[in-house]
This record gives sequence, structure tokens and C-alpha cells, in this order.
Amino acid sequence: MFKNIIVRKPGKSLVDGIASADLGKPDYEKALKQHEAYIEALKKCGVEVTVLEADERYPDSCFVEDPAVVTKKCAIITNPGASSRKGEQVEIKEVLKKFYDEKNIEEIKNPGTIEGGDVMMVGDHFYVGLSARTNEGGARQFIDILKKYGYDGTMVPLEKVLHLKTGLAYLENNNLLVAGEFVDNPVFKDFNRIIIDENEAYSANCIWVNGTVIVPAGYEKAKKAIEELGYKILIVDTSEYRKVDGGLSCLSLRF
Ligand code: CIR
Repeated sequence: MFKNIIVRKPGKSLVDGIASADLGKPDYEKALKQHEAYIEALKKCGVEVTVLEADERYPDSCFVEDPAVVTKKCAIITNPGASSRKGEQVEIKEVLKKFYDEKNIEEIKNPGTIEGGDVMMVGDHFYVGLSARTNEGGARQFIDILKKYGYDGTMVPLEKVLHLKTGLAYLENNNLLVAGEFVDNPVFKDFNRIIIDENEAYSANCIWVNGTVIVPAGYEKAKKAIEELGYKILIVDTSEYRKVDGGLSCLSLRF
């Protein structure tokens, strides 16, 4: 169960966030409203939500999942691979000092890079995507830190998507949403895999919060499949975040 969730409001500079798809620029006012609805949904899941003020210096800083990975026993400050995101980790570290003893705050160092979107937690085991943002050195440092705390990790090379969790979401109880390049990956064969339709691939990025699954608006097949697993569902529109490759998991740190 999660007790705490940290989010950061989007800044006006969100329009300059890194974007790989040609979906246009996010509408800032709409993004703010969607962010408020996201916070409301999280609160319904019985967590304490800490809302950080926008940081205009970093266009992608509302995607707080990337500069840190938070676990029950430690927080690992990452080292973002994207140059415009370098520095976000310094800010999030200060915030995490309120939640963790400093001795349990670890850091990934150069030349290792890793972003939290590449990390999927499944109990005490962490899957770490090797992507354009996360290199092998970063993943190795990350797994070595996990081992100190009794956790372990597996590296998963990615070919097409931005982050590991762009195409995967663990919903607890062995249920795993899988899309695109992960569908046939033997690493995930022992999960109860719920295959997300190619034309709904974005909806593979859902989040489980204390028994409820938050699903992006507009993906009916995914919603139905998750409902059939017996979860309570909350829908949040993330259309403006999608324009800069962001989704539900990217917008929070859950611990
Ligand atoms: C970026 O490219 O870094 C942002 N525009 C999107 C980050 C999405 N984060 C995530 O998947 N964890």
C-alpha cells in the first residue's frame, strides 16, 4: 500500500517539454486542470499527496517519476539521461529528505544515467529498462544499491519506446499490462499479461494505487480489460501530457 504521493505542478514551460510525437504543444491551462483532476483521483485512493510548486527552469519537471525512485526502504536519486532534465534530481532530493533518513537516500553517479520511468517495481524485484535515457552503467549502479537493501533487479533492453513503463504497468496480484515490444518478451512470461491493443498503446501506462487503477481517458478496451480483473477504476484525462510523451505514472512518485 502507498501512503505518500509526490507530484509537481506543470509550469508554463511544459510547452517546451521534450516531445517525440507530432501531437502539437500542450495547452497549459488544460494541463493544469488535468493535473488537478489527477490529484483528486490520487486523494480518493487514500494517500497523502504532496504538491510541489512548478519549476519553470525544467519544462519536464512535472514528470517527477524520472528524477528519483522511491521504495519502502530507500530513495534512489537518479541521473537523468536527457540534458534538459539534468538538475531536476537536485530539487527532488531536497524534497525526499522530508520523507527518508539521509543515510537511506542514494544517488546514481556519472557516467551512469537512469530515469525513474525505466524502473518498474514488482514487490522486492525491480525491472530496469535500458533505453536512450538509462545506460548499463546507471542500471548496474541502481541494482547494486537495491541489493544493499535486500532488493534485486533485472535489466530489460528497450528498442522502441521512451521508457520501460511507457509499455508496461504492474497492477499487483501478478497482473501486468503489456504493450508493443514487450508483448513477446520472455522476461515477462510468468505474469498474468493483459495485452494492450496496438491502437491503445498509450494506455499501458496506468497506475495501481491501493487497489484502484487509474486509467487514461479514451481507451475503452484497456478500461474494460482492467475492470474485468476486478479493480476499481478512476479515469483521468492526460491528453496534454501525452503531447510531451508523459502519462499517469510519470506524474507522481508513489511510496
Ligand atoms: C521526457 O521526454 O523526458 C518527457 N517529455 C516525458 C517524460 C515521461 N516520463 C516517464 O515516462 N516516466
